[in-house]
Amino acid sequence: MKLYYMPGACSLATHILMRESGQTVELDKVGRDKKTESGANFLEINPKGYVPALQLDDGEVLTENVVVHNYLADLKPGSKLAPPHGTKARLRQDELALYISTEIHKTYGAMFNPVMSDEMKQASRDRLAVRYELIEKLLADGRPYLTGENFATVDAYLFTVTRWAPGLKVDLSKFPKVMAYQERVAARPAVKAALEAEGLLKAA
Ligand SMILES: N[C@@H](CCC(=O)N[C@@H](CS)C(=O)NCC(=O)O)C(=O)O
Repeated sequence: MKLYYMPGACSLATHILMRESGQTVELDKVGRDKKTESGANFLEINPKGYVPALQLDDGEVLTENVVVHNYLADLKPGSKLAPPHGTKARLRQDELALYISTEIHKTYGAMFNPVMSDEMKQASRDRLAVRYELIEKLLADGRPYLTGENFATVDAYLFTVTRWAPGLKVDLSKFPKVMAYQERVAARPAVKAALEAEGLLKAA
């Protein structure tokens, strides 16, 4: 399968999950002009124009972070990236995934819009601070990852969007558990490999 990505964008979460679940990673970088590194017109691959887009071996293209992450988890249940369907644990993980998508990712995403005023940017920062309070509380019992002992889809997703905080002047210093969590996730070999492959980290 082939991942269409932009370095450091939300597609990094899919990239991490491909590596965490032992998939062969084939990447094609999408430029601002919507041309891909391999010379394709990205809009013909994903008419929505955004990443991640995951092209399956049968040619079909999957989009939308939460769907793509769940697809990868379900493909390799042994990787324990998500609990089985039909369980309450799965519902709770999906609940968290949608919280990250609609309450955290989307709030950061809007701040990349150059027409957003400074007042609106500050309102987004304030909203994110409220959203991170819940994450800080979740980590308060000492669990290493959002759902407990196992690294899961939601960890790849939250880690990816939280990486944007410094660049957008979102102050996370009030959330020491979130900051320690970021470092813990960043230290995972699959995460380091994904960051290196996207040119975001120099190889050791
Ligand atoms: N609803 C989509 C949103 C994905 C999204 O926001 N992608 C951003 C990068 S994080 C993107 O490709 N932006 C470029 C653009 O919209 O032109 C999802 O959850 O997958």
